[in-house]
Amino acid sequence: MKIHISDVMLDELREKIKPYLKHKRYNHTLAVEEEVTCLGGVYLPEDVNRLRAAALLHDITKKLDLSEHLQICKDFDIMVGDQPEREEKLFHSKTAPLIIKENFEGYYDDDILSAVRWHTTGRKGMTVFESLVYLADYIEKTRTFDDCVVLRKYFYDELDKGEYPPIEVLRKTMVMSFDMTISNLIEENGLIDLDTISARNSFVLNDCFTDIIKE
Ligand code: DGI
Ligand code: FE
Ligand code: FE
Repeated sequence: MKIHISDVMLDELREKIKPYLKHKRYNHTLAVEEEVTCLGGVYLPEDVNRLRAAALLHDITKKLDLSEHLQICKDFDIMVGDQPEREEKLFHSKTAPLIIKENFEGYYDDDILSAVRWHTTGRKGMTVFESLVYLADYIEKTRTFDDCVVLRKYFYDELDKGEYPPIEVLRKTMVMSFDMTISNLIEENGLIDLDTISARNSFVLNDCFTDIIKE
């Protein structure tokens, strides 16, 4: 079921998330909200407020340290790998939906929870809703990392050119984002999560956007 999120609820949510986020992360969160409003206007105009709620909630557990994440996983019977310290950055997207369910009654539905859950690794067969939150997180305006700036420019240039339908521009941009993330992880000798690889391959194969009918 889709929840109705009013403008007043978004105002309330912006206040309610404040204690959960450090100052810089709060500003990033507001920038993701702004970005997803823009993306939603193009791809899912009827879902803009729900996308905004997902953006506001996406990094809600980012402040927690590894031991706190592991405790939450234990409390909720979530499986953890042998070397959690090597994938520390992935935990906030696993614990966030659990905390949202506990503390943000009335502000979430299944789309919002899954967009939060998959905002870091992505997954096979992502929906447009999930993809927009993922992309907004990557290209929001306060990001200064080269890849983020390059991806932002690529996406909006392609959209402006109009050579491909907007949904194809989104798919190509998602492939590029995963290619960049995977290259960086390889360079850092990091572990690539299998969901990251499945996400990338499913966008390459056009086995994605399962929530809309493609032409
Ligand atoms: O929380 P944010 O910084 O706003 O953004 P995010 O949740 O997308 O996290 C980005 C980080 O996650 C970035 O440092 C790369 C890392 N990451 C993404 N996919 C993988 C990954 N790290 C590992 N180890 N494996 C992955 O597959
Ligand atoms: Fe995140
Ligand atoms: Fe984020």
